[in-house]
Amino acid sequence: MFYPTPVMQRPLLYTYRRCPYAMRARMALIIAGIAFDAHEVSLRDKPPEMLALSPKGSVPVMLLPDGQVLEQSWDIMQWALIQKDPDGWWARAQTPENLEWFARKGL
Ligand SMILES: N[C@@H](CCC(=O)N[C@@H](CS)C(=O)NCC(=O)O)C(=O)O
Repeated sequence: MFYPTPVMQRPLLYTYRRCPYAMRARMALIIAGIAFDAHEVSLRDKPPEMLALSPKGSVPVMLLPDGQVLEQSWDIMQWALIQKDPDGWWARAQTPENLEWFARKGL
């Protein structure tokens, strides 16, 4: 008998509703109109599958359908908003001052 492995269609976001970093990741995904599955975690009892993807153990973490793992809210926001930025959040943040600050911080 052949059981096909389920193919992941949508990004999976490990999140925690009260975490501001997870909130900004969720906001960017929603603003960009990207459908995603959310797994609400308890920070006191993190799921082993999330820790396997990201041993640092903080949220948000996002698993993309191609297997890539984004472990920082900044990276999730960037990934979402460079695809679609209807309100110009990302575009408006690319000021010379911000870009210089990001470069200084190594972002
Ligand atoms: N630099 C990270 C910070 C994420 C972060 O610190 N998340 C907190 C919750 S707000 C966390 O998961 N902490 C781990 C813990 O409490 O065990 C990002 O921007 O995604």
